[in-house]
Amino acid sequence: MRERLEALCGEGLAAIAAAESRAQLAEIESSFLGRTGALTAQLKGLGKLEAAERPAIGKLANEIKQKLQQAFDAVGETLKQEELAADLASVGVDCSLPGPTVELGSVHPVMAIARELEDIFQSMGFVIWDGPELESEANNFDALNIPSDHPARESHDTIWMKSADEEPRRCLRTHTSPVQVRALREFGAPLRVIAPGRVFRQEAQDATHEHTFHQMEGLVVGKNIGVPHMLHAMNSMLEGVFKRKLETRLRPGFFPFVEPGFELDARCPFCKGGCKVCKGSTWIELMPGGLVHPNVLTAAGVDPNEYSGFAFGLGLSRMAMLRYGIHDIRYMCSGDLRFLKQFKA
Ligand code: FA5
Repeated sequence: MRERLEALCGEGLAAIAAAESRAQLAEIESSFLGRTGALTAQLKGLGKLEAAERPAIGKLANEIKQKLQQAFDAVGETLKQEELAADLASVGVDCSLPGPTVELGSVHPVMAIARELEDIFQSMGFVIWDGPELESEANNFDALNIPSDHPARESHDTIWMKSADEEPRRCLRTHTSPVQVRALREFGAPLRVIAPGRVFRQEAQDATHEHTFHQMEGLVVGKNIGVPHMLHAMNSMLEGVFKRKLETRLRPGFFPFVEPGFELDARCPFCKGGCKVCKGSTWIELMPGGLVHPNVLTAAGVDPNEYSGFAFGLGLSRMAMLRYGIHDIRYMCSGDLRFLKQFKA
């Protein structure tokens, strides 16, 4: 039986090597290893051998079976590749040509500055929170102490949904400040939160004004929080962005949701005696902010007798312009690849 098995092995390997197609190979496989195949028949006959002979012959039979199987697999794979290449060649596909190039995207400058600021604020213990771009009139205006006759609510400033007659009215949020209210209702006090996002205004466009732009809201509420805390946070943020200390100043500013309200300016990081960016003044208007109005805390369910806080609304798009020397805000949402490609990460 040993001779028969070895002969079968030789015949099998020769037949496999001579196979010209996968169909032919399948036939050969079946004739050796199939249910009625030659090798299968030998394996079935093992039981009839003398007990002393059985282990050695059984081992040999299994080794031959394995050897043939490996040869079938290897030749099968080669034939498959050859058949595939022949198929592709018949329809005119040349696999050796380079594939289409996949263009790598880039990080939008507004996203880049937002990530940088998120890292800085997170290192100061702020959490990042988000609100919807389609906002209720109540959150965008009422809860922020903005009177019902305030001109900002007019349709020449705010983009209202068509169903504006329906109650409750909804608009595209005009600022990220409604997230102050949402975050306070969600987490209560004490709280440190920033909320970057897109905002929309009915606005004539020019080099520094867009109808769609980005802001980053900041809110800190706790016990005995005051203006020095706000200044410290702003100065730390600026130092993080510009990698050095910048002088800052506060000017009075009015927003119904803060009292007192400020405009924060920073000494121009690009010059010493005046340049195009600071329009010769050496100061750059950076962001509005102030101490959270007690009515806002109350509207969000926080007791103003127990807690106080500060809030600010950073113009992210303008911050990105400052950071990357972009002279026209209208590039930001233009989708112009020539502009975007300059910010490859
Ligand atoms: C507000 O939107 C207030 N919600 C900010 C605030 C938050 C004040 C918390 C107090 C406390 P303002 O309309 O000034 O404020 O906008 C804030 C910033 O957004 C501006 O300083 C400016 O950087 C940017 N900004 C305003 N309008 C535009 C515009 N049309 N295009 C691009 N950036 C703008």
